[in-house]
Amino acid sequence: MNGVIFVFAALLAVVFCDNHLFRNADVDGDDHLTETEFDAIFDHWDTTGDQKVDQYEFTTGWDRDDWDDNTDGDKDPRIVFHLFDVNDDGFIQDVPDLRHLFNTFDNNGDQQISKTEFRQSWDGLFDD
Ligand SMILES: [Ca+2]
Ligand SMILES: [Ca+2]
Ligand SMILES: [Ca+2]
Repeated sequence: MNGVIFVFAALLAVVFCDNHLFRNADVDGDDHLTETEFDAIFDHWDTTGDQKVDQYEFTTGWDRDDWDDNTDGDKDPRIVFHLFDVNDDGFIQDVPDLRHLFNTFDNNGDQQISKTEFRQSWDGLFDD
């Protein structure tokens, strides 16, 4: 039984280590996301270039970047959008939304999101 759990845990670790969202975002490949790297995830979803990501841009970006793969395919992007839109004004923007998210992910406050922090916070974010 323990063996089964171990294999399952190992499998999960592989899946999350291989989270392609993190890998794509970590431009310089040092296993840490800086604020710049973190912001860039959403920058290229902002197709209108107004420095804000609205719900349409979010769901479009979600599909384009295959975020279903990062969320086990069971998350509704419209719900995640509201989760990310911290001040609930209908847009995801640098301040306050992304700053708040970045700080949530950066558990130890060193201004970088490590792979481990990302994995833990990503899970926590979607805990119902
Ligand atoms: Ca990096
Ligand atoms: Ca907002
Ligand atoms: Ca950190």
